[in-house]
Amino acid sequence: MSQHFQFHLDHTDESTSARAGRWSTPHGVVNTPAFMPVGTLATVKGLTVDQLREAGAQMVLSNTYHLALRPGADVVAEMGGLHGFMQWDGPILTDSGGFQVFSLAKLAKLDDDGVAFRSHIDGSLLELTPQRAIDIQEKLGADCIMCLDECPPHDVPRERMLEAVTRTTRWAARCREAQTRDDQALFGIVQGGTDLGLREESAAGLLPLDFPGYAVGGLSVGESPREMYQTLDGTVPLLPADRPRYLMGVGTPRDLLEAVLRGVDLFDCVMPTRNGRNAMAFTSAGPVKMRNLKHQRDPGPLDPACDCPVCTRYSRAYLRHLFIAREMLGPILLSWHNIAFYQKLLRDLRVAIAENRAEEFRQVHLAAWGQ
Ligand code: PRF
Ligand code: ZN
Repeated sequence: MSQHFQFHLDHTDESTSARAGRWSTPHGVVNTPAFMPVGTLATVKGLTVDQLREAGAQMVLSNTYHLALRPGADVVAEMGGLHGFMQWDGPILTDSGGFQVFSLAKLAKLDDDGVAFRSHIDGSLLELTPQRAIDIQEKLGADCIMCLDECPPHDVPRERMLEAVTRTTRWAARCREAQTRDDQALFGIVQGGTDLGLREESAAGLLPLDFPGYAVGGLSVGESPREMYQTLDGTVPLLPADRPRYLMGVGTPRDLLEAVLRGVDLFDCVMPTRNGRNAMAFTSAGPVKMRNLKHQRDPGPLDPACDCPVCTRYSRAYLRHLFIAREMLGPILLSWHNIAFYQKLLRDLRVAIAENRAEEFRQVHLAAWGQ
């Protein structure tokens, strides 16, 4: 395990908990804090791997649940695993499928063995157990894999949330035992909603399993930003300082800023690509709706502060035209820019951390985004 992965902290900010580091994996180094674009079906929608690289991405995320349904883990394994299949030669992380089952599939059965569900594609009955989640992720061959966990809605009664925490801990132990490869880092996932007592219980159950990294799950599922940040305040310090900390499925640029300042190292979210497909661009001056009439004759770049291939070549007028004419290049170009925007945000944050100006960086950027 340890010969394949190394997490090195270069610097911790003097006035916040923000850290800048380097995580080496079998497929290369990731500078942290880092953002992973989401490639659910072994493709970051609309972008080639070369475009992803040009946008600055170092690591991508993919999904066990979706790939197990289509094309199947065996097909991916035969094609050289995810790296060979999608032709991304950098680090990859796969999510375990737990969260996707709860959010997409029709639940058929949930108990301590695992979860049975009907596929959201063809309605067929499938089962995911801790053992099976690891088997599939070993076939997919990502550098970092996740334990099967249970993520209930944030507002369930405490009793129900406790049950999910207990089950997630038991599943984590089984995932740990099921692992046979030593070239994949298996992360535990802390659950517990916004209840800090439950978060403590979850972390206390996972820490003895000595995972090489820990994720915070169960956030950005409908609670307010304030609640999410307060939960991070109480949860991140429970995790080992010498290992990567990953906040799953988060978030807006502001969410990333707030979480990095609280000590989170790794993120993924569909927001830059999904919003890009819907004509919404993230810029240094806040979000921009590209279908708006005000861009019709605007010769300027989408974001003058961005040096991505989209902002250095195309006008706002052209980008708007693509969306109005329903041309496929519109979603492609905005996805490309949005990924580049997220990557630049984290790159700039890493520099700010190294220079002990994380807090100043937050103030300046929140003001510029209108927050
Ligand atoms: N668990 C897993 N994947 C996830 C989440 C989780 O809680 C979330 C919640 N934001 C996103 N993706 N396994
Ligand atoms: Zn750009």
